Amino acid sequence: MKVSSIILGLASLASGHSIFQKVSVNGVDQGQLKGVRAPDSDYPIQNVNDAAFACNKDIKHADSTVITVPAGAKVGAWWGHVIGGAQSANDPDHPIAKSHKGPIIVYLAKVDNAATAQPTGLKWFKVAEDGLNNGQWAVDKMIANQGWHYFTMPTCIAPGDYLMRVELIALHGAQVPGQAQFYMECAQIRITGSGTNAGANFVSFPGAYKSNDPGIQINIYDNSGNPNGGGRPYKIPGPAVLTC
Ligand SMILES: [Cu+2]
Repeated sequence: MKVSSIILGLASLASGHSIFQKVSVNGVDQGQLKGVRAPDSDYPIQNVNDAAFACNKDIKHADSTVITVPAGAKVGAWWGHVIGGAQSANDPDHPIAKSHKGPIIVYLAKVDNAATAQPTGLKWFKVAEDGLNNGQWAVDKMIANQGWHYFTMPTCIAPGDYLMRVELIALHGAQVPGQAQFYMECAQIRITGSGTNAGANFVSFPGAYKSNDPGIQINIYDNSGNPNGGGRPYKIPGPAVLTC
């Protein structure tokens, strides 16, 4: 217990945060900050009721790009320590500090015009999620993929404009109430195809999460202080993923 307390203490000192700032579609890189609304700050939001919980705050990078995403496409979301990626040569906290274990979750909200849509008051539905599998977190895979997190856009989603909210939750300090770290940005996308599903299990941001949800207030360490979930199942927060 003593050892793990020390490890926890060190982990929570780390400030190797992260920003989602680039999209790929079926392997094609859409360009740095193209169609992604991002702040300059890499700091997380920790209050699940923060007014900016949908698409983050102090957005400094935004353009009019709307990224075409065929339903069924393999989509990549790229994370970097700071805007542009590494903060310095051999930055150990790029794409994110290794301590920052947790899930990565993707939501969509239907909008009229993705380039101009306001992020508040939208109805979000979950299209993908990755949590903990055999001791490996979604964040571990993202780090192994040099910042890329991949998921499949469901084949049945109806064509049109959407905001795509990609969220990473860092749980290294989450055994303490209010210390889970939420990282999110929104991308502007246009789904194409012949799908007819307009979403299900809608939630609001803020509103979808409670600070004491089992996937948000949680001790991810085993008895030796390893952040592998301790063999306990991990319940990803939010609603069920859309099924086609
Ligand atoms: Cu951090």
